[in-house]
Amino acid sequence: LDDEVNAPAGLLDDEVNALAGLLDEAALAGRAVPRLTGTADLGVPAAYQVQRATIERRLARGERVIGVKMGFTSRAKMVQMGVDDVIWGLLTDAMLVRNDLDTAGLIHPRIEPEIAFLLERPVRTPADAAAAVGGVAVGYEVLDSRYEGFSFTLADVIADNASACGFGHGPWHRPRDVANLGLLMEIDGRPVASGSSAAILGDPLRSLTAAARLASAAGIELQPGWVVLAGAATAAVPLPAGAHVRVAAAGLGHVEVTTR
Ligand code: OOG
Repeated sequence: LDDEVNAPAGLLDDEVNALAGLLDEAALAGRAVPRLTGTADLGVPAAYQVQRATIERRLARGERVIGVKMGFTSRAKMVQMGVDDVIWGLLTDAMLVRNDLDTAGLIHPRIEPEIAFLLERPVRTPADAAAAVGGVAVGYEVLDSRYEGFSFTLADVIADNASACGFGHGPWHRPRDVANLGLLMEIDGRPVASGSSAAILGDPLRSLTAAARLASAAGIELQPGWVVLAGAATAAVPLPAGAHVRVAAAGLGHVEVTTR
C-alpha cells in the first residue's frame, strides 16, 4: 500500500522495473522492442522513473554515471523525430567511445555532432552552470533507440534514456563562447551533416542551463568531471559498420571514430 501511495505517476515500482527490464534487455541483446506506450499508460514523470531504473541496472553491472545528455534542443532533431520538448538522459563510463566502436551488438545506430561541456565544479542550481564549465569540446553522440523502427513518443524516448548509446569528444579547450560555431560531420570523407551550434537553443550554454534545471528538479547534482552533451545541431544519420566518421567544429578541432 505504501508503494502505491508513494508512486508519483501512477506506476508501481514493480511496473517501473518491468518496463526498465524490457529496455535494458533489448539493449543488451541488440533487439528492438515495441514502444512501451503501446501497452503501458506512461506519462513523462513515470517515463523518467523507468529511465532511472534502466540506469540502476547499469550501475548494478558496475557502470558509473559520468555525465548527462540533452535531447531535442534543436529544431532539426525535433522535426526529425516528431517530438518537441527538451529531454535528458544519463551517460555512463561504458558509453564513452575512445577510437573505435563495434556496431555488431547495436540495433540501428545513428550518429550526430555535438558540443560537449566538461564540468569542473558541482552544479546545484541553473545559476551555477556557466561558471562550472572547465572545458568545451566538439563531440558526437551515437544513438540507438531500443524501439522498433526508431520510432517513439516523448514518454517512450525518455524511458529509453533518450536513445543514448555512446559518445566521444575531441580535446578539451578552455571555456569560450560556443554560441555560433560551424559544425561539419563527414563519413568516409563525404559531408553528411552540417550546421551551426546556434541551432542548439540559440547557444549550447542554454542547454547546459536546462540540464542543470532538469537535474536539480530530479534531485541530481551535476558533478565535477561530468560531461554534458548539449544536443545535436543537425539531424542524426545512420552509422554503418566499417565507417570512418569525422566531426569538426570551428575553433574546437575535430574528433574521429571508426566503426567495426
Ligand atoms: C532521441 C535523442 C535526441 C538530440 O541530440 O536531440 C538527441 C533520438 O533522436 O533518438 O539526443
